[in-house]
Amino acid sequence: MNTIEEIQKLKKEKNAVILAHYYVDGEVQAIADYVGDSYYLSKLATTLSEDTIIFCGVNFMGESAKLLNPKKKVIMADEYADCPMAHMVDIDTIEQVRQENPDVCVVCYVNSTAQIKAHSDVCVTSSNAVRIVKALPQSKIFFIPDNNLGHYVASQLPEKTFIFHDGFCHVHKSIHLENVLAAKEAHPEALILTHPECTQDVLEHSDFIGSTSEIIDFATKDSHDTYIICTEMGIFYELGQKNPDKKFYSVGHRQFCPNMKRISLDKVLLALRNLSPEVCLDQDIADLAKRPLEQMLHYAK
Ligand code: CIZ
Ligand code: SF4
Repeated sequence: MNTIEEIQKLKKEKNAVILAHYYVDGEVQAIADYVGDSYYLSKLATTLSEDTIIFCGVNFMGESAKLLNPKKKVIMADEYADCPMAHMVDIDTIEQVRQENPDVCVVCYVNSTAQIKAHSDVCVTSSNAVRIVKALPQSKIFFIPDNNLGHYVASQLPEKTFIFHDGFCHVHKSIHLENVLAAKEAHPEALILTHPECTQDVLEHSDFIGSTSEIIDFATKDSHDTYIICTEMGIFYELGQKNPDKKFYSVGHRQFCPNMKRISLDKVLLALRNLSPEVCLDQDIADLAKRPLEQMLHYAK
């Protein structure tokens, strides 16, 4: 039996479901039951009947799945796949901002640890951040941790005031404007589709700004046939699946998240065999961290 056949067999035997993010390797996305962004996957996780979730993504995503599904076993395909941005804010900073701004709403990009979520008021993802911040009753926002996404949200909501944090995604930050302009020179007919974790100069030169799922939807519905894609390269798999006749160009070798790329078919198989490593959260933190995620699902309705 080959690796893929064994994964399929074990998945049935163990009543497990495989969830994968768009940034993991295409061959992992191909064997997953559901592929999506973290908003879709966290919403979906609340509707699944299987007892066990095998999560192919970084730790904060598995934690979110566990927070929303405390009774299910959530197994990470790789326990060391961790997003550096998830650790960029500290609790003291949040509490200090709260003390100095008693009316502030702490809006936490979902790319954060459960501990950080536990000190936040509401979570957002890149696909719902503008919608949720707009719907919040508070007008003063402390947006953590991603500085670029925070500024993008602020640019869409001039009626709100923002305090920003200085967190960033090293993958999106290293997509430089000169790389984008070089790609545009090579493919002048292409539209530039960009993730809001990219820097402001790149966003300003883009034809469309959106999360991974929004970029995929845009490219799938749009009538052009050539695109330059400014986000992590794993997205090319789903773009190609949905649009076999369109051309998608990268902006160079920097669109690579080493943590997302830790996940392989062999690791998925091992995770299924051993039902380990399991996501285990401290109960006190879990109780507090669940609330901002539920607030996100509430405001996103
Ligand atoms: O929200 C997510 O899943 C991330 C990390 C990126 C995106 O835009 O989908
Ligand atoms: Fe974190 Fe960036 Fe990798 Fe996403 S692409 S997991 S934000 S380092």
